Amino acid sequence: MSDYSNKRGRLRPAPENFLTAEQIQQVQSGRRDFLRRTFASASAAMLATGAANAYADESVAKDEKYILNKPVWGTTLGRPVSEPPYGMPSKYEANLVRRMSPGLSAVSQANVAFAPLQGMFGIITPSGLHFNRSHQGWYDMDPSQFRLMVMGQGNLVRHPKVYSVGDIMRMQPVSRIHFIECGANTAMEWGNVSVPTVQYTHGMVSCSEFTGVPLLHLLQDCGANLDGVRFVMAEGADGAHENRTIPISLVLSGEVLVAYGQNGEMLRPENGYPLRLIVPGVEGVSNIKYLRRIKLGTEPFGTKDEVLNYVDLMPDGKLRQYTSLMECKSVITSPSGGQVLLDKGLYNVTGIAWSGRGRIKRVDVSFDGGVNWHRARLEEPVQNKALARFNIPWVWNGKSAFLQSRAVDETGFVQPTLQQLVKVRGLRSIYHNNAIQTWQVEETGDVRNVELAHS
Ligand SMILES: Nc1nc2c(c(=O)[nH]1)N[C@H]1C(S)=C(S)[C@@H](COP(=O)(O)O)O[C@H]1N2
Ligand SMILES: [Mo]
Repeated sequence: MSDYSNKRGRLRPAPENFLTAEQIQQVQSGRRDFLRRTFASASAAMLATGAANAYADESVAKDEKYILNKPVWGTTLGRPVSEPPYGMPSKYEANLVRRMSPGLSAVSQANVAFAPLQGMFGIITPSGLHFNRSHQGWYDMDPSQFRLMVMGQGNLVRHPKVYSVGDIMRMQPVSRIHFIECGANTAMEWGNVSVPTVQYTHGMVSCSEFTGVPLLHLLQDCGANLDGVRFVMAEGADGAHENRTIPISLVLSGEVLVAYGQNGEMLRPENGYPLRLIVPGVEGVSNIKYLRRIKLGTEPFGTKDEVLNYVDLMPDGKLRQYTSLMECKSVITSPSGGQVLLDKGLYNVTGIAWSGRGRIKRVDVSFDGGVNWHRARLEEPVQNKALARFNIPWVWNGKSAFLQSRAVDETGFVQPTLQQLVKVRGLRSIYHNNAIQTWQVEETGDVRNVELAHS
């Protein structure tokens, strides 16, 4: 593909604190094997084995051996069904775990664990793999000691109340599937910095079925003056005391939940046990974990998490505030950076798409850096403000290829290229990067995070 040149050379330089000096030297001298060791995931290994079996003759003999000889599991008694009481993944999947990004400073590293998107299927994030962003660590709070207060400025709330977890669980619940994405997801792709895998570029998005009570019910229960209130402030019980302003319109729609359930069981402690706010489509930070207080008001509250943090520095030097909606976005999760294709042939290209504005309508995939687009198949049913899964078959011919995905949501919003985004937003932002991601499949089969400079 001579039409394309990688703006930053063949390999985008990694931030100095991401790779060790020795590793950088290995990359520059063409030794890529350390990347395989560091980032190859279980699913990459499976991709590779599948392809190899389909194309190598020796595999026939191997297949016969495995089919004709009964291994130990076909001739002995299995383990007791009661063990372990709480099930765990196969030991062969031990590499598929949340990870902290070595590309971040020590303080930031300790505050976020990224979800391994490269090895996940469908749209539900297993609770043990949900990303974890905790500004001051997470806690396992005693639910019997936990309380949620609902109150308001002036006489906005006639009967302020303090609820126990049990009080909330006695109300009529709803269960809905929603994504949570940190506003800082994909932040390191703004500048001349690249991280090698989709776990670090996009691993601050996850999706669960949440069970809880619409916040609207609690406000009605407290006799809130819903005509007078314009904003709601939500606050966490942890040391970070995360707090955010939420417009009342979102609450009145019935979408905002006070949740206790996640994927059929209680919330995990990392994700806000025993109570968290779910604000569908709005950036992660508004989804207050360990929810201890709801306060109603008539003005935005101007909290630390919307005045000092989570603001966007625009090209004209102004700070953009209260940009909480997560715009339409998608990414190919496999093949993706750090994985290796061992042979030519058929692959399933798969990924996720989502939009804070509603449902995903369409995802197109390009294998030539955005020249030609092919409509991918969306897994049904496509849910509101949830991840959508797309799949599309692709035959790799062994030449360099540039894989991209572009999502369109039900409002017609089209995911922008990085160039389009930078034109409006400049390069000094941290949050809200929803640009199209490019993975280069090199002739060696190595997949890399690259950025295309279109002529
Ligand atoms: N109480 C509290 N709520 C919080 C946070 C926190 O540190 N404390 N982090 C916020 C941020 S920045 C994000 S992105 C999401 C992350 O949710 P998760 O850890 O369940 O993935 O929770 C939000 N709610
Ligand atoms: Mo976040």
